[in-house]
Amino acid sequence: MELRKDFLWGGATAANQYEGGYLEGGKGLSIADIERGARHGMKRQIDPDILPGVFYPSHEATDFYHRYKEDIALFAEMGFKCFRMSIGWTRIFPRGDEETPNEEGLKFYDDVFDELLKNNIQPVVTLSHYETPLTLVREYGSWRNRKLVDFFERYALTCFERYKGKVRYWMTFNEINATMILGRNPYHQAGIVFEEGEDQGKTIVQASHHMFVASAKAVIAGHRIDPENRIGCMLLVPQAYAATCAPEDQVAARDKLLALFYYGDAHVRGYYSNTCTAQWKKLGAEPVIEDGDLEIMKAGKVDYIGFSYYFSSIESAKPLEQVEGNVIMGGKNPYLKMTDWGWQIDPVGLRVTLNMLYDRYQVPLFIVENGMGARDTVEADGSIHDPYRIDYLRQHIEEMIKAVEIDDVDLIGYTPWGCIDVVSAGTGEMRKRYGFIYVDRHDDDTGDFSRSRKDSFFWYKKVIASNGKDLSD
Ligand code: BGP
Repeated sequence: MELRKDFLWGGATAANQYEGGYLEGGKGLSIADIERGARHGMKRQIDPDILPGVFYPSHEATDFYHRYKEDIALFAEMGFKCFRMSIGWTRIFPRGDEETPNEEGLKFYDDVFDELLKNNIQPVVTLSHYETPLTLVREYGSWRNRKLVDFFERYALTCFERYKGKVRYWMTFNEINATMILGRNPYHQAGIVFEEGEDQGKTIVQASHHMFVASAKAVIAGHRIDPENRIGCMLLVPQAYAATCAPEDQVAARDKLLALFYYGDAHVRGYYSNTCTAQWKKLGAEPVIEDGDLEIMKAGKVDYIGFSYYFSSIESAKPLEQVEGNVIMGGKNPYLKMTDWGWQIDPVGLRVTLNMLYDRYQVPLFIVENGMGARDTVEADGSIHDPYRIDYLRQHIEEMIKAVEIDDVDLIGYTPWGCIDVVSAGTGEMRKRYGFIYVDRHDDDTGDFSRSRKDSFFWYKKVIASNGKDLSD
């Protein structure tokens, strides 16, 4: 199989890390607005609100809100076929529980989509990318409360109706399986703040159940409103290998992937598989399932899987030296190099992942995040040389193409993360950059937000123009 002729090359962002304008246009606060990166998330659970005198890079972020025309022109110059972004839920429903949406917020995205389409770029839209309305967390207890299903359904419906004919590719919840990865993630993903002594496993399966029903209802409504809509889930893949050939290590590697399959099965198969029920036993908790929920999950199966892939780790039944990764840590692999932030670089793991997901689910896949966070240096003449980024992406694209051409995996597109510099989700920093486009914005609140093209910008432009055939410098 060849890479599709209409392969969706592009780039990915999220509103809370890119837009800024966090109080403009009638927008309400989301959980991201009071966080300074997920690593501060745990602390945020006890902080009352935005801390006075503290700098939150995400509040202005890299200012897509005011500069979208300039940025979209740069994406068009690179030849983007698509652009992944999220709609800030609190731009549309500032509290989350209103009956009617905020027209100014709706209009903003109308303008953005029109500008993209004018430039022949297809929007790919995530409905909830770590941006649950803060009011829903504070007044309703977030996703542990069944009411959020209705609030999300209303929000999704509003978007499908308003942007009918403009947006075709949607995703419901970003990296939804992060909800089951404990630590800072239940808050960062799903706005869950645990109470003292709360049964955390029970809360997680219940909140996840509500999200499955909400996602399925959105899929059903989205298909009804426009049969052209393609609505996916979005999963984080913490690819894992057995540390040795000891069979117990193979079991440990599979265990690492269980949360991924839990959410994949519910979304794609549309039912709670044995993988899911086994997790319930492990957690000692089952969700309360209302009449009709299972039918909704079945009728609202997703059309494709969007996923993020950044790294892999090794797992063992015995303790291993741990290294950082996207959202979740893992064992250090002596065969792999690491990024400056300690994430192990494993291009072959992307091919392994594409095969693993396609074997299991047999629905089209979409790589909606991949990339390498790195520090960039601006030279005296204004140029930015980022051969490390080009190497990382080239090697991953090579493996992606093998998965399509050799293994016949059905792949819709590829949108590397942070195609323009954005604020890091994990650390809240600006200096961790992923972009082809540099933004003059820094962690000490300096910078004029001006944009410049990195070397990778020109390289990626060639890659897109040749549909992945020319990966040379
Ligand atoms: C994923 C998120 C993104 C993004 C990316 C890179 O988990 O979906 O929002 O930020 O990881 O992570 P970081 O920003 O921590 O480097």
